[in-house]
Amino acid sequence: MSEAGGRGCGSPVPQRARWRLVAATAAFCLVSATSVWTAGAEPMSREEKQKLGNQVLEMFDHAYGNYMEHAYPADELMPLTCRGRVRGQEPSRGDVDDALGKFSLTLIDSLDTLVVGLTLLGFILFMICTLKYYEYDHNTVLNKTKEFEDAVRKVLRDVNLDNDVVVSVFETNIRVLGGLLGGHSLAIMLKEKGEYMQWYNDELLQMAKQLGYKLLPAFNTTSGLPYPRINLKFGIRKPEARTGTETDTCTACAGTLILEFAALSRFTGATIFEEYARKALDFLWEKRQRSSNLVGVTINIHTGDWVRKDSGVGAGIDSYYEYLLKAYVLLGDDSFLERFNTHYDAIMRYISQPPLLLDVHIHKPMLNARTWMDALLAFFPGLQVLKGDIRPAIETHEMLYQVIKKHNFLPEAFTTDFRVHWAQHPLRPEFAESTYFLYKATGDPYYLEVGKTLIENLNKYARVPCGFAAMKDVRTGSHEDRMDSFFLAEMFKYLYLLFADKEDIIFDIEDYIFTTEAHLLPLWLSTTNQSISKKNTTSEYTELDDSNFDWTCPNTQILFPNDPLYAQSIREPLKNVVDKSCPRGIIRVEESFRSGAKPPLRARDFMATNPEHLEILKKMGVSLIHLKDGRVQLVQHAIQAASSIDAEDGLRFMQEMIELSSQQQKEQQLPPRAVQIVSHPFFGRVVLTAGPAQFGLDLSKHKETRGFVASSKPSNGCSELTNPEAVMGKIALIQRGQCMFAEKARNIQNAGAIGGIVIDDNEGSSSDTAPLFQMAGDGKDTDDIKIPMLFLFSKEGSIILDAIREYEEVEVLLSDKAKDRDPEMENEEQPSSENDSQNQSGEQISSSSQEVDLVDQESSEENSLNSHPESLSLADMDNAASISPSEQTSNPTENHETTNLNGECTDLDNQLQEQSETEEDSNPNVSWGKKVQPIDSILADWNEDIEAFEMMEKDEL
Ligand code: DMJ
Repeated sequence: MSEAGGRGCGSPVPQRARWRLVAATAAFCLVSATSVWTAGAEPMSREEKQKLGNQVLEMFDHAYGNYMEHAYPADELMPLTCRGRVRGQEPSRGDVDDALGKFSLTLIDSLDTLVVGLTLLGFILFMICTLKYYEYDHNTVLNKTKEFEDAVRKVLRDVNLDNDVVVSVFETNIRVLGGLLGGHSLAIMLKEKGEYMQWYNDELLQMAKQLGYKLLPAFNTTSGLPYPRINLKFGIRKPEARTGTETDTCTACAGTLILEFAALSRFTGATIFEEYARKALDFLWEKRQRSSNLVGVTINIHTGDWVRKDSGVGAGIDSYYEYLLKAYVLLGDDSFLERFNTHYDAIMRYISQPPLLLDVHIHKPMLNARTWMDALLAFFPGLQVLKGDIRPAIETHEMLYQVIKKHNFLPEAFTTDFRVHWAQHPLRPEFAESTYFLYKATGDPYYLEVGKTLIENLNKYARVPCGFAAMKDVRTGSHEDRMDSFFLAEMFKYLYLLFADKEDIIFDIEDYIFTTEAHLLPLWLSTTNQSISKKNTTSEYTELDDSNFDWTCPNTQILFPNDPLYAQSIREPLKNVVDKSCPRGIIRVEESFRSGAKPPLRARDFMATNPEHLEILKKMGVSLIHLKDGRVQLVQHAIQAASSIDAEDGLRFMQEMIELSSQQQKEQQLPPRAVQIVSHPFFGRVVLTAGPAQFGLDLSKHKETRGFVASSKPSNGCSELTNPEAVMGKIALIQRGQCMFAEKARNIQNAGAIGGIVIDDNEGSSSDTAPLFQMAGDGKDTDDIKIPMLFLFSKEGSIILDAIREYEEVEVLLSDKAKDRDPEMENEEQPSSENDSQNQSGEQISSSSQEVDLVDQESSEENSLNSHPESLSLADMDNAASISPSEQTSNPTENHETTNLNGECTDLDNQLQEQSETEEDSNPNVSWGKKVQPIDSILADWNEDIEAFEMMEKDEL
C-alpha cells in the first residue's frame, strides 16, 4: 500500500483517514459544485422544487397535525382508527412495541423536523411574493416556529421518562435520546440567531441527560454490550423490572449508541456516556470474525459468541456500520474510520454483488445466507455516498427504485429476482435517505424525480384521512393501523431537504450530522469536551490492500464536475434490471391488481376438493394435475380459457398462487428437525432429516426428546390406539394418511406416547428430492398437543422401520437440527429470521394474515393444496410448460422459465439463474438438504457400520 499506487489517493492509513474525512464531508458539499446540470435528466425548475417542498410540508402537517389532534400524548397515531396507540391498551405487537415508552414518542421524534420545516421560510416568502405554485396554507407553514416552540414546551411539561415500562435500549436511544438532542441542537442554534427560543435554557438537554442515566444500567454486563431492554423506572434485573434475563442482542442494537451518547457527554461534560458506548463498540470490533472481518446479526451479551452468524448490511447490523463512519465524522477519531474501512472492504468483497447486497455467513463469506434482501438495507447507498463510493451506491439505489416502481413501495423483503418476499411496508425512510444523499453528491435531477415519485406514491397509496398508514401488503394496497414515529423523524426531513436549496435553509445543514433516526447533531461537538481518551489503535488495524479501494477513487469532488453524466452512465445498464428479470409479464397483472381487479377465485380461498372451484379453474384455462407424489400442479393455457377475460383472470389467479407459494416456501424455510438413532449399533451416527409440526412441543425451543420407538396400531393412528401398552412412554411411529396430523398426535398422546414420528406413505419419497414441510394443524386449537411430532419421508422412515426389524429396541433422539450440526456450521445455514434481528431493533415483521389463514383453513390431509401447501407447483400460461415440484420449490428463480411470458431470459436472467444455481449451496433449504448425507449413502454407511460392529464383536469374542 503506497502513496503511489498510481491512483493519487491511496496513502498509508493515517493519511487515508484524513482523506476519508474529506471524502465523507465532500458528499455534503457537492450540491453547490454540481448545481449547474448540463446534460442527462431534465433539470427541475426552482418553482417545481419549491412546489414539491411545499407538498412535503403539507404532508408533514397532515401526519403531525393528526397525531397531535387525535393521539397526543400517546406514543403513536393509529391512523385508521384515528386514535393514539397506548401500550397495554392495544393488542401486543411483540417487540415492535418496545419502542413505546409512554413518553410521547412521535412528538419527541418530530422535534427537529419541525425546525427543518422552518427552513422553508425563504421560499415561502418567495412564493407569497410571486403568488405562484402556492397551493398550501402558508400561514400554517409560517407558524412552524411557533409549532416548534409549542412542541418543546409540551415535551418539557408533559413527558415523563420514569414510566414503569420496558423499552428497547436501541429504539429509546435513537428515537428519544436522539430526538431530545436533535431538538436541543436546533433550539440552541435558533436561540443563538437571536430571534426564536430566547427562553430556552437547555431543558431538553437536561431531559436527555436524565434519560441517558436511565439507560446506563443496561450496560452492566461483563462484555459492556447493553441488555436489549430496560425498565425506565426500575432499570434491569430487579424483580419489578421484568427484564434483564436476555442473553442476546443484535449488533446494531449494541453498536448504534455512540453518536447520541458521545453528543450527550460532549454537550454535558459527563464523560460516562461516551465511555460506555465506546466500550460496546470496542467489544464488537474485537468479536468480528477475524478472517472475513464481518460481524453476525446477533451476539450473546455475556459470552460475546455470535448467536446468528449471517451477515449483511440490513436488519440487525445496518446502523452499526453507519455509526462507525459517522462517529469518525463527528468525533474525528481515526480508529472508527479504520474499523469502518475494514468492514467496508469485507462488505464490498463478500456482500456487495452490485446491484444486489446479499447476506453471507461470517465464517464462509463466499456462501450466501439468503436469496432475498430486506428493505432496511436501502440506507446503504446513502452511507456509501458518505464514504465517497458513489458507483455501487448509484447501482443499488437504481435497483431499489425499480423495485419501488413495480410495487409503489419497497416491500419489507424481496427476492434476488425482485419478487415480493414480505409484503409489508411500514413507511420506512431509508430509500428517501439514500435518494437525498445521492442527489447531494451528484446534483443529478433524476433523484429529484425519484423523490417526486415517492411523494406521489405516499399521497396516493398511504394517505388516509387521519394521517398516513403503513402498507400491510404492497401488492394489494391494504393498510395497517400504524404510523411509526420514524416516518415523521426521517421521511419528511429527507424529502423536504431533497427539494430545498441551500439558501432556503435557515441554518447550514452541512454543520450537522444525521443520526440513524435523522436527528441532527452539530459537528462542532468534535472539538468540545474531548476528555474521553481515544484509543491509539492505529497499529492494531491490518493494512488494507489498496486495490480494494479502487472504486473509491477519485472522490466525488473530483469526479462529477468532469463528467456530469457519470450517475446516468452507471444507471443506464441497469435500466431494466428489475423488469428484465424473470418472471416477466407480471407488471400487466400487477397493473390489474392496482386497478383493483381480482380473479373470481382468490388463490388463498382455493380448495382442490371443491367442485365449484374446479369449474372456475377450467373456465380460466387452468388445469390441475395430481402428481404421483401427492402434490398438485397447476398449469394455465390461455387458449383453453372460456374468454380473454377469463384468461386474464386465470393469469391473475396464477400470479396470486405464485406469490402464495413463495410465501409458503418462506414459511417452510424453518430449520428442519432431526431424528437421530442413538441406540446400538448406530450410536448417533444416523441422523435423519425430519419436518416439524405447527403444533406440539417445539424442539427449537425445548430440549430434545429421547425414547425408544414403537409402531402404533392402527398404523395410521387415526383412531384410539389398540396397543397403548406398546407405545406408553415411547415415541410412536405412525403412517401418514387417512386423517389429520393433529388427530394422529392426539391419539398417540392419549395412549401415553412421549413423541411421534409420522412416516410418509408415498413410497420412495425422501428429503433429498422433496422439500421439507411443516405438518399443519387441523384449523382448531392444538394447544392440547404437548408432545413433539416430526415427519419423515418414506426413505428416511424405512431406515427406522428396518432398524426395528433388525434390532427390536431402537432408541432415537428427536431434536432441532440446528443443535446437531457441527459447531463450525452452526447457524451458518440457519435461515435468517427477520424477526430475530428485527426483534432487537423493534421492527418486527409478522406474517400476513393471508398466509396464516391459508394454513388455518386447511382441513384435509390428503391431496389437497390446503393441507399440503408445500406441494403446490405452478407453471405459467404462455409456454404452457409445467415444472416439476421439486424444481419449483427448491429454487425460486426457476420460476422464471415458467412465468416468462416472452419465453426469454436476458443475460441478467442468466446471471441470476447461474447465481441461484450456486445459491443452491446457500439456500437454507437446499443447503440443509445437502449437508445431510443422502439416504443411499447413509444406508451404505450404516451397513458398513453394522459390518464393522459385527466384526468387532466377533473379534472381542
Ligand atoms: C429507523 O428507526 C432508523 O433509521 C433505524 O436505524 C432503522 N430503521 C428505522 C426506520 O426504518
